[in-house]
Amino acid sequence: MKITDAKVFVCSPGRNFVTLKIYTDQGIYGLGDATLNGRELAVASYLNDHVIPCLIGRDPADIEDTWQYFYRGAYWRKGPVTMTAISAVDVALWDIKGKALNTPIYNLLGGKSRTKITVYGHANGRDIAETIDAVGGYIEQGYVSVRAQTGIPGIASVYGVSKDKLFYEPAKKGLPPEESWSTEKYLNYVPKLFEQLRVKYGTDVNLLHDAHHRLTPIQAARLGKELEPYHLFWLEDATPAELQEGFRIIRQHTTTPLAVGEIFDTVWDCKLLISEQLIDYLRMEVCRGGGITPMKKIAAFADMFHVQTGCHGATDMSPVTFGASLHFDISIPNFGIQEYMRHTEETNAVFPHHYRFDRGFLYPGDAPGHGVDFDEKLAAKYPYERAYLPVNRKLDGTMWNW
Ligand code: GCO
Ligand code: MG
Repeated sequence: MKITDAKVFVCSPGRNFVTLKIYTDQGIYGLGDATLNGRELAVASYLNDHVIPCLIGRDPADIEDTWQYFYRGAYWRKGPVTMTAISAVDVALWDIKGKALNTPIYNLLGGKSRTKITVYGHANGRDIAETIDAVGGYIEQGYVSVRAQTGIPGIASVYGVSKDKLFYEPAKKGLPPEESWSTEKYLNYVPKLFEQLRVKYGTDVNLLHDAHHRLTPIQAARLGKELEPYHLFWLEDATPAELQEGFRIIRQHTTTPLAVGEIFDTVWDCKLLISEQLIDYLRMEVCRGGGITPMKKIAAFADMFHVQTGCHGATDMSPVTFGASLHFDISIPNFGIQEYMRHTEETNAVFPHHYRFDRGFLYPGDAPGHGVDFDEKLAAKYPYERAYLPVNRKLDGTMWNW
């Protein structure tokens, strides 16, 4: 089999997505997701200008060799643009292999290690009372795991809080919106949310929380310690992880489980975090971590150090990533949990898929490949619209992490 062509589609059915389609001489095609939120066109150009010319004529069966070709061969390794592009190629090639062998990707990864994928939903509200109600809504829908994010009195807009209760879409059309931040107000308010959630819903529900990279290690340690009585499933992105050693400080002080990694793109972003057992859940996923090929290796490495996976699954992962992630999730031994932020109806119509959600669980389906398709005609009705994630300032105007 030979790769004859590849095309990049940029569309905006509800939000922007970049999709790679690889064609073969046997009529089989594969799909990969190349969406990098707020920097979509950079990946589209990387693929069109630098990757696709080298793909034509290659045998799509040689996935590992193709991965090494684009990783080592670029000379300039790592980085979100490069690794998102390589991820899209890798996932599309696994899709082709599954279709060529008429089997779902999970069969090629060693088969199923479980029957269904536990997901967590996103509850949020403008204050503690609203957030408590929102968590109740998810429990009623059958979720066993819920992430809870609350607005903070005195801060105009906070990460994770939206008007819509099922969708959370932080990227906004136009130029980057500005949000504001006070670590002091946040640290004083959030523990009360989890105290009240445990009083109201007891201990059966898994509760998660995302601090979204805003705390220093010692502040994160304080939060983890104060949340200990409420037994969180995880505290996510407690501190930025460019400095992996920073997690040593958090770990010294708290038993609250830690999750990190949605912005990592290679194992080098988490080698120390994993090997020193500084985290419990790794948030990397197949569309940022370089595809299924390296993610299988990273998961095996993490397993040796008791680290489980918790793949990022926000709306900026297209359904193609969801399809591929679910095959990865169901096959690896150390799966922990999968994030599931729902897509809009428009998005789902552009990406018809075989995976399905039922009362707190996702099922990958048994279609050959990853089981997600792309409706090009419909996609053409939704042209790209420039959109950015917000930026963040402290109350005195200092730029801070969003
Ligand atoms: C999460 C994430 C997202 C990110 C988004 C950025 O935990 O799902 O933090 O909300 O902010 O994916 O593109
Ligand atoms: Mg997050």
